Amino acid sequence: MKLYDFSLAPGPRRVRMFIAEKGIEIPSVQINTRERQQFTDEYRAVNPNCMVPTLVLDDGTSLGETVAICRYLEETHPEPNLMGRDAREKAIVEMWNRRAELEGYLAAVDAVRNSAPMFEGRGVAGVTGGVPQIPALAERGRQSMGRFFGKIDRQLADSSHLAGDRFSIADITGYITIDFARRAEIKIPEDCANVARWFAEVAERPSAAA
Ligand SMILES: N[C@@H](CCC(=O)N[C@@H](CS)C(=O)NCC(=O)O)C(=O)O
Repeated sequence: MKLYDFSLAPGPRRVRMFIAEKGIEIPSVQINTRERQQFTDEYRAVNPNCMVPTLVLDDGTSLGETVAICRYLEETHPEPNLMGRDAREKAIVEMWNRRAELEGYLAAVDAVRNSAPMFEGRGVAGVTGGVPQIPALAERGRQSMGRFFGKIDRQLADSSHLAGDRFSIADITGYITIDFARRAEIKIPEDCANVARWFAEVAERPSAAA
């Protein structure tokens, strides 16, 4: 297997953290998206979406979506379990992972990509240019992040982790989302003490340094 990674991007970091939690060693190659290496012919042949991460399996199969990569690794390396054990728990983990991704991560991406100077003209990932930044989308991303913080704070009042009482892929997505949102100066609101407690705990895990 080979992981196409970029150490400074949040998407691949989700996979790296998942891999670290599993205790797996996977050789990796850096695709520096700041230097536009995702658009080379060589990388397009690996992932025509021109995004990282991509996991290429030993038979040549290319998996170019974060959750698909995690699903593959969960099936091939079941312990420690990160995506749920039975039908009920799998559904709950998926529910919170999707919320973290759709309501948190994508909001943070909107806030960062539509405001950071490095993404000028590249408001959408995987597109070479001609996509202007839209300040209103950055603002909407910030507002959505505010709602996301409130939602997970209520959840974390009743459970130690996002999808219940043990660590899962949903915590990885939520943690990396909040860390990434700092690039748009979005911080955990002071009234979200449960989020602050949980975030600090996840940050202590060795995998958070992956
Ligand atoms: N749906 C993809 C999205 C991956 C993604 O957005 N990757 C970003 C880095 S975090 C990327 O490759 N960006 C390339 C670009 O900016 O052109 C996934 O979840 O894996």
